Amino acid sequence: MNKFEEAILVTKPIIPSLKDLNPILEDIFAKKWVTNHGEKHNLFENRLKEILKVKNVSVFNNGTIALLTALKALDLPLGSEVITTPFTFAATPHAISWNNLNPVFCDIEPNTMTIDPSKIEEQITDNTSAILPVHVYGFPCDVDKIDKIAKKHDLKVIYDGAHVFSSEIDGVGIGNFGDITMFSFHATKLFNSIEGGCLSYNNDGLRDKIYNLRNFGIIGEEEVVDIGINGKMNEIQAAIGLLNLDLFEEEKNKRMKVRKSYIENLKDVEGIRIPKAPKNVTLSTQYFPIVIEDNFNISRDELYNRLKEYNVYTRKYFYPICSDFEPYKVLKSSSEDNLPIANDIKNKVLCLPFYGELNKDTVDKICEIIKESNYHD
Ligand code: T4K
Repeated sequence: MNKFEEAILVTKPIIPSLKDLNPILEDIFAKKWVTNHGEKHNLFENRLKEILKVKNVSVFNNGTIALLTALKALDLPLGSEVITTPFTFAATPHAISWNNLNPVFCDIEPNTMTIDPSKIEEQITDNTSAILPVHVYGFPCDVDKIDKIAKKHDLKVIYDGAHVFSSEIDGVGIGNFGDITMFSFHATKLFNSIEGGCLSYNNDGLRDKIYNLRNFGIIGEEEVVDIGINGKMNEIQAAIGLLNLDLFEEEKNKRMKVRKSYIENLKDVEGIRIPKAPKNVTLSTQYFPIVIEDNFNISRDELYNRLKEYNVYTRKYFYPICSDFEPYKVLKSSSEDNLPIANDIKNKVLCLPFYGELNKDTVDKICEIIKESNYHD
């Protein structure tokens, strides 16, 4: 089989047309109001509330600053422990540590690769203040079980929803669970504003707190009431976000077709497992991960390299896992004994190229390369 002429990357962002963007840029430039809670920013927040089906939305310049702010807004005791998953992007534990809180890693469950609720309670100590689960790859966590544990132990729950834009559980917007949910609008996400993110929350009491923290704690020209940060989204980001809100549903539909083609091609391949989302969930189609089991002919790393020879650039999200990172590997909860499933899956998972523009022929060819690898000597 010939290699692809052009590199096939793991994702491709949706981008609005210049024809649609130019008049909006002209408007922003004419008004000369380019950041600090502008007109487009406020409009974007309102549209997001409808789309995410949530009560409150605060947009940010990126998802990481949003997550930092979420933890800060909940006034968790300094030095307290936040239980999280190692199977995530670095931003998740970093947001905990930057708040002078201590991440405690809990293992994941093998299908959805989200935090395993049955293992959370054994991580709880007198010093635990919160749980920070991640809806990884677009697979929602077991929100009911997590909610019960949090209530029983009086813990806050902050969801990292970077991968679940527009997902629903039994028709309820996923941003309604826990105290706060963070969404990322980075270019690599299903929905993007180039960089950006937001927090969703039902408690109206958090609105002013989050607003102030996002803007240095400033509430008036001569009054600073909190130790805030600069988390403001500018008008150009908001304009791109608004235009992309009209495009993401179509992208999602196209991705569902790509997903179907992959499943059709790979469902009977021995040694390849395709993680499944629960039936009551609307998928956000963020990534298409497969798990290369021990009975596949070659390892995940060998498959990754073989696909690369054909110009197909898959990603090992998430390898290494956060508990392997220099600042975290010293933690007691980072031991392999504590995280057997995450440590097993980190060597087996591979995210295949996944975006709406990917046509069926390309998907078929990628799958052929994978299938051939299984029979290769
Ligand atoms: N929590 C979780 C669970 C997250 O996954 C993330 C972000 C966050 C929190 C933090 O949210 P943000 O602060 O980012 O809003 C990427 C993204 O930079 C990062 O946003 C994302 N997670 C993470 C999973 O992936 P890299 O280092 O893998 O990105 P990069 O530059 O290698 O790009 C990946 C692929 O995307 C490229 O192969 C091609 C494509 N791409 C990328 C960019 C930037 C494009 O086609 N166009 C582009 O402009 O981190």
